[in-house]
Amino acid sequence: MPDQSLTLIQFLLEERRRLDADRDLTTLLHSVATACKAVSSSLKSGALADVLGNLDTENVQGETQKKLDVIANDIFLRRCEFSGVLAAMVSEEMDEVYPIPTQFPKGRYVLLFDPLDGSSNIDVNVSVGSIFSIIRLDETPEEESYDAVLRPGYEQVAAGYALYGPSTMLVLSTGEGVNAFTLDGNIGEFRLTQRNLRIREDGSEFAINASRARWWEPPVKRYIDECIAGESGPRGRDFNMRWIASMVAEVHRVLLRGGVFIYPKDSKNAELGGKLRLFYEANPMAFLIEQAGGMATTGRQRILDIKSNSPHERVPVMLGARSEIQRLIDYHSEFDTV
Ligand code: P6P
Repeated sequence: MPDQSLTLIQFLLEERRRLDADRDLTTLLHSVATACKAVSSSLKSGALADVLGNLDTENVQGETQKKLDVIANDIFLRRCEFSGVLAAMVSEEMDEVYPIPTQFPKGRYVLLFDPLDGSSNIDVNVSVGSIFSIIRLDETPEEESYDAVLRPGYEQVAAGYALYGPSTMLVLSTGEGVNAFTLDGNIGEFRLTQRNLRIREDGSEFAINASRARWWEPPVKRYIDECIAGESGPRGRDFNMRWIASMVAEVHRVLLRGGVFIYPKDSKNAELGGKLRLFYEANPMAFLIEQAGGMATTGRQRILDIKSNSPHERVPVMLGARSEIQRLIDYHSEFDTV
């Protein structure tokens, strides 16, 4: 067990000294962590504070907004906009790029985030999370346009998530491996609890929304059918299925127990490109998974290589243990070359 007395800011300062990292990145990560603590506090009160339930509004995705979706988004904006290091922010809950208010200094970083992912689970008290991705631009852009701030996932300098579960955890990477912190309610600080997470290759869990099986492409169906066939099938071993409908919780399980998480493009969502959003769901999670020794693909392309100037673009996501994801890539390649 790593040195649990190490708080997040001590860890970040240690890492900055060791790697001669950018002081501004440390500032931004500390602001994001503070936002996650504030979101955690809002969630904990639940029904007691009349924060559950839906608003009569929809976000840019056309999804009904939960009260806590808007509360969490506002928390991220307020806790990060004054940091003095941001050029702009991009959120799942906002149609346009969020320009940093003129009263605050600006910087070269772009924060892209899903303030409350899996929020449909809130009203039934199931784990949800916040996801963030950080890009460093060459210089502070003159205009806060999507063309100026959207960059491919391989340019991320940091990414992570907060998981609001039985405990509140912060899992992040600045490109030097993946580390996990647990919120200590006694001191209100995240403390290092798992250092350098690595994805196991012998995991036996697959996560997919099996109710969509009739719409899957053949390579996805082949992979899942073989897992279900288990010991008597081509895989020669049994598997187990999980589906929490909260990407953050699924990815956290993959980081700790291996296996895969799959949300493919299928015949029903093909026009949208899939379900999960590239810039604040797929890219940050792909960054973490690769930093932990795994792989993250659309089935046909490395997620971090995808170039797009559409802020809310959706992509197929298959991520997890390297050998399992490589098998999915091979099945897609075989299918496409038939
Ligand atoms: P479905 C939550 O809305 C989310 O974006 C991810 O967190 C989750 O993995 C997925 O959608 C759940 O999708 O189709 O099962 O509701």
